[in-house]
Amino acid sequence: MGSGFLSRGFRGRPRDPEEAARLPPGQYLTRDFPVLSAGPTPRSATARWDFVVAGAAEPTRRWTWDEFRALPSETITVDIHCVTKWSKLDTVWEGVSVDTLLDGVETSAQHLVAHCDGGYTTNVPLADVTGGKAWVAFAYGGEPLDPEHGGPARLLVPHLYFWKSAKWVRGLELVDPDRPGFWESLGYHNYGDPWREQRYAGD
Ligand SMILES: Nc1nc2c(c(=O)[nH]1)N[C@H]1C(S)=C(S)[C@@H](COP(=O)(O)O)O[C@H]1N2
Ligand SMILES: [Mo]
Repeated sequence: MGSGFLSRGFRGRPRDPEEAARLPPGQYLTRDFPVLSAGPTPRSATARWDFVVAGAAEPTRRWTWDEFRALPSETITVDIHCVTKWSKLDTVWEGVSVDTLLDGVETSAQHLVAHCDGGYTTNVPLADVTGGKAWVAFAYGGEPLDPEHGGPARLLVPHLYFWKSAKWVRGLELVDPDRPGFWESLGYHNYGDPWREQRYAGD
């Protein structure tokens, strides 16, 4: 999507039935980690970084980088699926569960919009980022997250197409009603379930 550069390399078919069963319809396997960004990579110094939970949230929350990194985190091993049709199996991340970030926050909203450095947004139902389904990830493959892949921190919502995994994420805005984000306003599917091949609005 966007001006993304898709590196040449392994474009694989599943090696065995177990891998095949993990590949959503229309996807192929890659061992590279393609970079797909709609604009330039923002460089955000962690000294000035903060993360906020706001909107229809009571109370609102804010963490500095050090406070965020002091929150309990976990290692997450998941398959990821980009709407441009690559999938990558068993990616290993470290991050803070969105459950932890929303702990103690009262809301009547059922949706949220993730906000990023650079202005990118994406919307997700609250139910899709709670219950151990989403993280704010700060490491990939045991290393701090590369800026190109969203460092210092990105949203990770692996069960939806990867455009929902907002890079350089800085906050979650609880919204009611739902409000489409960047790609969702440009004709991509509002929800983006790779298993139902929800690539575009109307799919
Ligand atoms: N802030 C921001 N987040 C973003 C994007 C973007 O352009 N800006 N692109 C999305 C898309 S379309 C995809 S497929 C993934 C790509 O992540 P990657 O570059 O780490 O592979 O990031 C998503 N998150
Ligand atoms: Mo994408």
